[in-house]
Amino acid sequence: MQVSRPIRNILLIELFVPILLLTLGIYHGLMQVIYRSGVIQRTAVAGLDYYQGLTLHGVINAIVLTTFFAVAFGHATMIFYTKREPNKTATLVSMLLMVIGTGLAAAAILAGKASVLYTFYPPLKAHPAFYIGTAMLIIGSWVPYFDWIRMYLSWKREHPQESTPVAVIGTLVNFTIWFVCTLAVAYEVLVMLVPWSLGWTQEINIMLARTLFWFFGHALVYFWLLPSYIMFYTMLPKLAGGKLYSGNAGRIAFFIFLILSIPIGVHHQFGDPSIGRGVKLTQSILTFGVAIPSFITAFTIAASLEYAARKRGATGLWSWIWKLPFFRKDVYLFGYLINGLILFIFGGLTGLVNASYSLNNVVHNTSFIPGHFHLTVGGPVFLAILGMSIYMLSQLTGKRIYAPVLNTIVPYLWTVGVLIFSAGLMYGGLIGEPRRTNMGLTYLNPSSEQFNPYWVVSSMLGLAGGGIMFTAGLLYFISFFGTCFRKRTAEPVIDLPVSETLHEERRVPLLDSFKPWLVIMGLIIFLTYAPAISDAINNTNRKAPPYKPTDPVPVVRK
Ligand code: HAS
Repeated sequence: MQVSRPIRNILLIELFVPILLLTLGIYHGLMQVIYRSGVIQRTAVAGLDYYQGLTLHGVINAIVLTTFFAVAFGHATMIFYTKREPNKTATLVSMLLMVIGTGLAAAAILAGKASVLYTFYPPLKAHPAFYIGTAMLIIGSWVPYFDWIRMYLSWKREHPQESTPVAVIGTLVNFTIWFVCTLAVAYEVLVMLVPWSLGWTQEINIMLARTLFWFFGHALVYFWLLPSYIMFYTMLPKLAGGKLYSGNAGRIAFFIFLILSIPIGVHHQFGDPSIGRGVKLTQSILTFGVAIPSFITAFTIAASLEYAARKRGATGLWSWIWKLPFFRKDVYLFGYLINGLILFIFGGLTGLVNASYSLNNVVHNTSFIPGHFHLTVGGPVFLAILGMSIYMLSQLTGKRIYAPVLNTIVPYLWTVGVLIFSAGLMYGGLIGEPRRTNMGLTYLNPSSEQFNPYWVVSSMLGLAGGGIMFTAGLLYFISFFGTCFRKRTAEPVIDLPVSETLHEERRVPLLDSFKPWLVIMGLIIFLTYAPAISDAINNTNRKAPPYKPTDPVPVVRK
């Protein structure tokens, strides 16, 4: 369908800005593996030091790229399925807030004033511009959510008897999770971190800050994931040449995410002493619950793919897999999505390892964790973002994709890279290799007393995998930016692939209404987080003064 010019231009900015910044993010991904493997033994290269680069890598790849994309893709799905346009002023204000906020945060990091990593845990302290910029990015991403609710209600009034499309449920569920979880981090940033960073308050409750961060932080990973799930359910079966096995399975999966994405953040704090055992046990059990919608998705999508392959004439128990359109340039999006799913099998299994309280003690704060999250956020999430960004770019500009062969092989190359990289990191983690450490200075520097030969193989695997991932990133940039500079050959449109469902499904009122799920969501969050926050406040004896990452002495002494 056609989209008005102002909305089209805003969507293109929301796709272009983060992919441009991603060049920096990916560059520092490569630098990470180089530092960590001991190939260089320095604190800084080209004016960017290790923690500054790691902050850029995390903030750009995990916060900026994902948030901009979720907003742009949310606009596309809401416009396409409700056949309505968002409010132009609101869309413009949202984009400006996100771009200016990102600029502020990036400037603080590049100036070396915010090397606090993407989790910005106090007592590491950043320049106020970093916190204010991050808050503006988040507030900018709230604006379209309220506009989409208006679009949905207006569509619903005209189609009272129709089931709400899976993509619309997915988008609204995702942004409801996002809105609720970001309230906690907004409190952390605006009430705790900004006054502390401006010097108005001297000390900070670290446990409370971490607890508020993780209230947001694990729901954040599902905010990254759900746009990919929308693509798996509504597009992948069609791209494979088949139909979706069940639309209601998708609806159930999204509603379970709505109630379980937030009340599990304490699984990042199993080692935090202030939080009681009861809270940890409850949230650990609920974490296993949040894997259920992913298992539902695994079976539904595998069945849809098998149907597609058999429709193409496949036979045999497993050989049907080879009938899928793996390397076809005309359905390159299939390659991005299927590779993401394959990586997620391993990402999901390692998540279940992390979720178990006793196993978590073995892997927490080791390189096993980045091994896990490159198979998740660096797997289904990142690949779906890359594939859909170039797809939307091509449609919204009416330009054909530049170097389509490169674009088709990117997801396969990336997947090979991530598998090697994550295998190295997870193996290293199991033998104690730490995360977030410039190992070239010590553990992987043969002239250091702390040199540890056991971590040579694992970090070399990380280096090899990281090099392949970097190459895949470069090929993608050639295709993406090359497309920007081509001549227009078609009318700009938004036309998303739509999977029909295999069976005629009747409308189930419970799966077509947000209210009951919102009530359950509120109740579970209250029951799990009231004791967690109370523990964080009451079991913390002393608040902490600020520190710089480079110095073990507090910046402010009492
Ligand atoms: Fe996680 C830490 C537990 C999912 C991201 N996670 C992280 C961190 C990140 C992250 C960034 O319980 C580090 C944060 C930090 O900086 O400290 N995670 C889980 C669990 C899941 C999970 C239980 N994580 C994700 C997703 C992420 C993500 C998704 C990003 C998008 N994670 C943890 C825990 C920690 C953690 C602890 C804290 C560790 C610590 O100590 O610090 C579950 O949601 C996973 C469920 C998924 C599945 C997989 C289903 C498989 C599918 C594929 C099917 C394939 C098909 C293809 C159909 C059960 C859907 C077939 C192929 C053909 C060819 C036909």
